[in-house]
Amino acid sequence: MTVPAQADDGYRLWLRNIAAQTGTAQVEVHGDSATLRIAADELRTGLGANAGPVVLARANDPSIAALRIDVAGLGTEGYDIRTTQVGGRSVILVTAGSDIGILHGAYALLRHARTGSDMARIGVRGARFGLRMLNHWDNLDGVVERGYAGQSLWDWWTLPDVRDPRYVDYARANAAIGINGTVVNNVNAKAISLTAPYIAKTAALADVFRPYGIKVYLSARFSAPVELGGLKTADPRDPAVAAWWKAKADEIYRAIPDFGGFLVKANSEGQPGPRDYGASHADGANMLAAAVAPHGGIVMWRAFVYADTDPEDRAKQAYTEFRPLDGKFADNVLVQVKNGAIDFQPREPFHPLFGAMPRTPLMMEFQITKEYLGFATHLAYLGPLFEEVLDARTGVRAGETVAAVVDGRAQGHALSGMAGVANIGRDRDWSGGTFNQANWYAFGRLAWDPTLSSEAIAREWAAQTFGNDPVIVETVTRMMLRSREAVVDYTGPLGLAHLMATGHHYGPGPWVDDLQRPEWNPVYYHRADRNGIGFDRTRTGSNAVAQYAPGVARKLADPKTTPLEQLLWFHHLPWDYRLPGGSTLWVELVRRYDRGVATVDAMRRDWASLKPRIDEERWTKTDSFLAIQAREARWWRDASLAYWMSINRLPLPAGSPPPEHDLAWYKAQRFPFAPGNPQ
Ligand code: BDP
Repeated sequence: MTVPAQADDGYRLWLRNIAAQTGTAQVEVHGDSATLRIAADELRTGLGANAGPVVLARANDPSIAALRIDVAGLGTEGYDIRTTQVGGRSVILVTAGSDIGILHGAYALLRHARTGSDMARIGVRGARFGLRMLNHWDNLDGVVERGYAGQSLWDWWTLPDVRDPRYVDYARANAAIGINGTVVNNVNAKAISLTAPYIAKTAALADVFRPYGIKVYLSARFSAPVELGGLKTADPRDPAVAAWWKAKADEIYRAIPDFGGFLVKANSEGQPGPRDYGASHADGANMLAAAVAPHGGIVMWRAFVYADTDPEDRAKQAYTEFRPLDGKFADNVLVQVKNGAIDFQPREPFHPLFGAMPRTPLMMEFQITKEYLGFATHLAYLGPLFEEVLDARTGVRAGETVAAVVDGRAQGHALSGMAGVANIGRDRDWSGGTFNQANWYAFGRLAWDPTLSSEAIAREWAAQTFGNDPVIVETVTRMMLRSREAVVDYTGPLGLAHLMATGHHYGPGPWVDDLQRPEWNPVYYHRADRNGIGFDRTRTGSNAVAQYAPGVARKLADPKTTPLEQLLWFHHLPWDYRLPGGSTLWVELVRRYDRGVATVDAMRRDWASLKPRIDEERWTKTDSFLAIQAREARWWRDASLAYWMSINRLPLPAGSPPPEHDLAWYKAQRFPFAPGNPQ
């Protein structure tokens, strides 16, 4: 039996060094820069003495120019790693067209060493998406909206003077997985982030991140010209407004010469925006884009809009609003689209905008923090969710996947990107639990290479996080791969979604029907009545299916050809509707709730079997979390079934236990201090 790993508080993430036992590696660096020094230091301390020697050099460095390594196809951040002769000896050469490329190569080399994989297989790698971005929903008072890992990492109060060493470790962890940008403040932005003192604070962060190849971006509040500039309007067509933003951009670039640009949530959930003045989203985005363009900046304009006055199916609204704007955005604008048309649910069909705006670079937005998947305590590995969306076929062009739309090459877009709403906070283990780190990790790896499988990513994460013991890697990978589907099963099987409690979104609330706006209520989404359940999005209903390409729409219009996983997202069906396997909808629904609960129990057993192999601190925390998850999976299942049965009056299938409490009990639960909920 392997000796359990040493005490570990999870701080080191995927950067746990194996060199301590084996001495340091020989690393020779050609050239000098802060970035190259970081790469060399990481390798010296991170690689064992058995690896190497390693040479780091740009492809055009005289020492290796004779090798004529072609880095043209690697982009500005890709790398080439090979075993070759340099200066008469056999070395591992890490080369690239830039120092940042070399740094990414160094981290790739470390990853291979830590996972025990074959160095010869590293080869040549370029990033598929240009912008690989974390979105921090961090407020200036330190509260992280939908954050479950403690306070914000950014200590705005002591910045810019105090450069907490954690900022460096944050940059290291991100660079190691290929992240190259970070939006440091919440999309529900305050204008104060754009004032001089706060620009200086952000500039300090930018200084720390720069050698790691990470740029900073800010969420911009659209009404800032009114709030800060004293203007009467923020109308993007008003020249004074445009001039205010231009001057503001100039001011930011004076402090942060490589500032990335702005992220904007406009006219969504109460945020100000161009629609307040009758201008379009393109008008707003382009005005900001013009302000940052002279400096090489970009604007990421979110498509997450749904209006409080619009009775149209919420799932249709972003498409309705944005698709007519295709081709109207400036060259340095990306439209950032959530993976699904509603809101980061445990499962959603891909957003119909992907493929529908060929003349606009569309940036993918995933949520890494688990607002709708059990917060920090439920184990839900999101690799399969990300993969499912990226691999989905748009049906617009033959074989076109969502990943291909996002990478934009077919359309000749210069910009491409993927954003993830971060799950990072000041908790010692960064993400509020070891397995949550895997979601940050998987996001970065897929943003670099969306062709990686979620399984391969789980394996390499497990090996780096817990060590290379094959029993650990197998068991942990098995747990991870089942985990997201388990959450779908116990919270919203067969395409149900948005059934959580109000505000904090913690726990079940499918009965909620009294909120001000219809689309805030879970009953709006499931539409259950005595006869059936589900949202009819076919022609007899909202016809949201028509927003997909014809081939996809045709399949989704018929319950028989709709994937079971999305059935009730698109169809309202009788409780006794017969599914392909022969069982009724009701029986299958219950079976899935039960399966979700059983899977969590199996995950607990798997974890228990690893006790002798994993350090106590991390083992115990995850074990307690799994106990919470097991209890809450039952709670979700029982509360949901109690509610469905109050509507359909059907008995539970044989062998399925009755809910522990009656419906009134579930409805009476209150959670006033649930974390992550902005007040
Ligand atoms: C919702 C969150 C809310 C965010 C919003 C967004 O509940 O806190 O502000 O998404 O993405 O899911 O803007």
